[in-house]
Amino acid sequence: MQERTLAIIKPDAVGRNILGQIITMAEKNELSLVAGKVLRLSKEEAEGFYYVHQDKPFFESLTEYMSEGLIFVMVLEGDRSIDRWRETMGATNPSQAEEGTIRSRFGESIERNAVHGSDSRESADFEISYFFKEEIDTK
Ligand code: 3AN
Repeated sequence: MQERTLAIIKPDAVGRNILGQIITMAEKNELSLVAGKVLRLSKEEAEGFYYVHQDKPFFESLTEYMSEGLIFVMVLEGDRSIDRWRETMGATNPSQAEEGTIRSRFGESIERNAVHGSDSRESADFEISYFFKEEIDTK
């Protein structure tokens, strides 16, 4: 089942020049880049993106971090891409992430964990439209 997911390479990873290595890991797992851009979120934009976490104790710190530097947002397409990108990323906490995953290799902490991926069809639709207003046509 072909589907799309929204992936973000977070400020810690972009700042360390490991963007290319992370995109390569997606491509090696047969996840194709169909849209992508570098941008810097304002604090308000980070809050809007993470509104589902607004009541969590880490919300303030998470949205500060996500707006501290450049990020790379991309749409990945492939068979079961939502689950497969989450498998490629590894567990939220890098110390619990399986060996060979992005977070195990590059994550610095549970917050500064290098990458984001949508967790459901509904969140993928919301997150893709949050960053890419025009429809992405790959036909
Ligand atoms: P995931 O990104 O693995 O789906 P979520 O959606 O539970 O994880 O959390 C969103 C982001 O919030 C994480 N990527 C991480 O940066 C941060 N986060 C999650 N849990 C914690 C925590 N306990 N302490 C600090 N930051 C956290």
